Amino acid sequence: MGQTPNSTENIDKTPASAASKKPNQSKLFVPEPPFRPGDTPDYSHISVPSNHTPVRPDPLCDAHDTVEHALKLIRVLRFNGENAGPWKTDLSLEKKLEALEIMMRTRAMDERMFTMQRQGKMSFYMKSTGEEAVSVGHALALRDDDMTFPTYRQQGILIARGASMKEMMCQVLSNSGDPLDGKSIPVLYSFKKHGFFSISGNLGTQLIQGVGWAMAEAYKNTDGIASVFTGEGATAEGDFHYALNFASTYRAPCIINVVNNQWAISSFQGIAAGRGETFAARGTGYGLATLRVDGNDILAVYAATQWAAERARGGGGATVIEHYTYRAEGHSTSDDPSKYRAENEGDVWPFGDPIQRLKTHLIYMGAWDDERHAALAETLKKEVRETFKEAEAMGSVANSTQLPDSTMFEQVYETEPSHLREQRQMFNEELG
Ligand SMILES: Cc1ncc(C[n+]2csc(CCOP(=O)(O)OP(=O)(O)O)c2C)c(N)n1
Repeated sequence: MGQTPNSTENIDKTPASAASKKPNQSKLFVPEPPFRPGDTPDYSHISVPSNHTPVRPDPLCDAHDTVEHALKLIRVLRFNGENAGPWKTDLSLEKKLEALEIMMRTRAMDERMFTMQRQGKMSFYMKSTGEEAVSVGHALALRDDDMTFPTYRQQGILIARGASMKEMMCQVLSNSGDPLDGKSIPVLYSFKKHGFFSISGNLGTQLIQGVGWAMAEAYKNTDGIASVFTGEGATAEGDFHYALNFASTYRAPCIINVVNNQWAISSFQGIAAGRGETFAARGTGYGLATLRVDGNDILAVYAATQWAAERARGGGGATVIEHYTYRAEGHSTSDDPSKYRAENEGDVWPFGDPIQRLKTHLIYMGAWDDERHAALAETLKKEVRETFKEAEAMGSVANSTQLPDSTMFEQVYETEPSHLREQRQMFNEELG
């Protein structure tokens, strides 16, 4: 085969003979990541395709026409900055500059919030560093009224849809400006007005909910679609399989995005993948269209999303997209990745950094330069710092949240039942 599948890094190469001492004696096989702390990571086993990106079929093609797309990798941005191949996008220069700014704004916010968590202003935070192209590229290719069912690592969708950063920060600070009244832990946002479904701490639950939403859109004969996200780790949840089954059976107009960032906290992707297959390939078995895309290439993410959205809106049903990327930083502020993976893995990740990749492209086009880039980074840093100050003035865990405690009794039911009313009254008498 002239075109090597790019999934070889997923494939365990332990010979079957090495796995058993005697014939017929089974041995439990526990997959191990390629590198551990102290190792020098070397990703030369990952093939980085340049000129053998799979063709772009008609979005209403038979799902079987995308079987090879689940094993290869759609890429558009070349490392020299060129925009090339069959998935080359027609995104305007203006939109590309906007995409760069949104990714940079997302990163600037993540940086600030991480630091502020370290200073005790809030209890918890999760960054999306290295994965900004997935959420931003995806959001830019959807309609703003398409419903998204994110995980806790797609804050880029909110930034792309123009959500108020101050409101997001207030949610993280659980203060009087928190649209969720301090009821949810930091970063589990809910923004109905931006088509951003309430994030739940229970992994995978949004998968079936998103497919159900899409089924409702189809039932109502609208042309709205749903886009649902999961990390690769959470594909091991049963909900992932229920979602694919329902999406396939009822041809639900949705996009099922698997963000394969290689790690689920300290578990490497092989623990959720089993042996040998890509995550996109799971869709094939359910008869779904499948695409596997370079998740650090925002133009590729955009092109794949556009394709899947057109398929869903045109009655072709769901597409599974695996976004192949790398979680550049810790899982959360409660995590220390140096305990389980090689220190500089992210630096040598062969697909680079999504912001850097788009920057290189814009410079290649003669539309950008290092000075403008540095100036924009500085402006965004300042904007984020000032927005945080405004948000913090509305309270923080370090100070007072300025949020009445009795809000905890609200919104449990649509109308307050008598036992909650009694509890609220007791609470107010004793503590309020
Ligand atoms: C049902 C359930 N099981 C376990 C957890 C604890 N947990 C939170 S995040 C996480 C890892 C998820 O990894 P992945 O799906 O790869 O997403 P990533 O964090 O890499 O974006 C785990 C195990 C949980 N929140 N819910």
